[in-house]
Amino acid sequence: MRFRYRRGNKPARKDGKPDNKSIADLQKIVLIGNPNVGKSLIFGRLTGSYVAVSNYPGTTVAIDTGKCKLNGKEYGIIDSPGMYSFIPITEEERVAKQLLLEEKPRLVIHVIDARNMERMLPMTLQMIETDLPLMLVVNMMDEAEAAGIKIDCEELETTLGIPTVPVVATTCRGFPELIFRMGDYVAS
Ligand SMILES: Nc1nc2c(ncn2[C@@H]2O[C@H](COP(=O)(O)OP(=O)(O)OP(=O)(O)O)[C@@H](O)[C@H]2O)c(=O)[nH]1
Ligand SMILES: [Mg+2]
Repeated sequence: MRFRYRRGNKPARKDGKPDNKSIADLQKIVLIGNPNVGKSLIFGRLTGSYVAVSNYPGTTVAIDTGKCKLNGKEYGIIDSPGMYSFIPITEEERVAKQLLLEEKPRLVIHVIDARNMERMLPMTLQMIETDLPLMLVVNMMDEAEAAGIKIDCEELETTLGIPTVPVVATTCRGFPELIFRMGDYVAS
């Protein structure tokens, strides 16, 4: 999974701006998280069919961008490459970190795998410390339930102090709540 990003399929613009002008003009929502947690599936569910692929400026890492409407207003959504921590090793991780620090997103959605919470929550804490406008999406709740793992997302939300939404991206379970909470966040 880690190395399946499309490489080199479109040259980056010389001025360093994303290829799709209209998305470039919108406030951004960035999906971030470990590899293989369901970021791209959630991105697809939120954006529908319109997606542009372009290389992140100055790199060979391809980034998917799309649009979604929250409360009648359009936002640009960026599907970032998977990253394991805030200390980047691969080019993909470096791009993911750059997206967070340089794109000044209106909202960052940290997607984690409900089966591996302990391994993934440290990155949530790192991002809370950096003051990013953060929301937590606990994906793969179906798999966690099948494995007998119980997760109290309301308690997690209280503990972390950020909106926390359980979802199943394959079936869209929890998506009405996710979209509602996203809209609430960006409107605040
Ligand atoms: N059972 C189950 N499978 C899921 C869920 N969400 C995603 N998947 C599956 O998990 C796999 C990885 O999903 P992706 O959306 O490609 O994950 P990603 O985070 O974009 O992965 P990278 O781009 O490699 O970082 C796919 O086979 C999805 O179908 C879920 O809620 N439940
Ligand atoms: Mg992906």
